[in-house]
Amino acid sequence: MVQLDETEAAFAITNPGVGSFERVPETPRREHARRTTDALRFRNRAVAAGLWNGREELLAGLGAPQAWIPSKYFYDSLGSQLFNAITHLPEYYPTRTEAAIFSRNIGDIARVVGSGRTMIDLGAGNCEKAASLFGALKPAHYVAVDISAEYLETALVRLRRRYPEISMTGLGLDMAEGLSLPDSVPEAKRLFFYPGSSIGNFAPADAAGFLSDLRRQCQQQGGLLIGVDLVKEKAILDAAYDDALGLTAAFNLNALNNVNAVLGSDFDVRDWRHCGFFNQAQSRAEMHVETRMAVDVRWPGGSRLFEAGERIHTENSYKYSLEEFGALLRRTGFRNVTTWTDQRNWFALYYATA
Ligand code: AVJ
Repeated sequence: MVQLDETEAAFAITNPGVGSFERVPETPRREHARRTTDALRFRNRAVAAGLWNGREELLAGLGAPQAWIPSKYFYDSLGSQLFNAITHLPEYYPTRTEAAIFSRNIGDIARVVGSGRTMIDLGAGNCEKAASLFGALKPAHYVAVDISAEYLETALVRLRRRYPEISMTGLGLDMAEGLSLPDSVPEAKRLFFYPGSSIGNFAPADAAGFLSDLRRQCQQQGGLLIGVDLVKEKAILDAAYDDALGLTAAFNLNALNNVNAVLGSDFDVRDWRHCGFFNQAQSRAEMHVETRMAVDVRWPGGSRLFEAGERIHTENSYKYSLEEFGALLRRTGFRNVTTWTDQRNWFALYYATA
């Protein structure tokens, strides 16, 4: 008999009627094991491909005149936990503002979105946002996608126990590589769920490409529920990306440790400081790491000397106006755009159909 551990099981397509794996008789259990293996292979291929391309991309970024590191390097397990901690900071308003928009309008949102859908959670993290909507939206299937595969697995194992009636799939992949869903994800009634303004990490032209791609993956009754951070006073944005406790600094600098793990480089976090601020001209929050002194960084097959005060660009987080993002949705083929915001107009939630 094939032994399945809980973590592997989370990556299978679970059968809603079945309950826990322990109670499944031997033959269906083998069937589950096979499907689990398929799901895991899919995941491993995706992650391996992501890291392989990532390595190339990393070398290109570190070698560029203005050095950069892709933002996905924030999200190893520690990085995902640091981000979660950031969402509790007084300065980091997006998460709680978005949550308030959801709770104030949940009846309206549920009516517009409807139930029984296949909810595809893009950048699911700890899956808590989606889970908080399960009661109102009653999805039939839940597909969680995140680059932080281990962190996602842990979250899904817990979620499966809490919601045995919803079938669940986990996919550890890099969405920047294009979103390819396995055949097991139903095509009809897809609800792409992209909260938290993660769309802001794409430059506007790439955001348009990504949204068009999502729209193409919507068949009958498909739609998108997306959270977007809005342009506001610079001081508010500066504080949100450079908090007093230094959690954002730790989150930013941790990318260097993740790069060391992937590339075998020898970045020493102590040689670098955090920079986070709002760039008004480009309508984006930016993060960089800046050297405290001249540092020589080495990795297998290469090295680079960074001068004192030289920066590596680690993130852009674009901010939109309410109208601008609505227009972007329509331009990428979405229709029936509905919007909810908070009283200060700091954050917006959009639902649009394909
Ligand atoms: C997860 C990309 C939405 O841009 O605000 C938090 C990441 N960066 N603090 C954001 C982040 C600095 C966050 N997103």
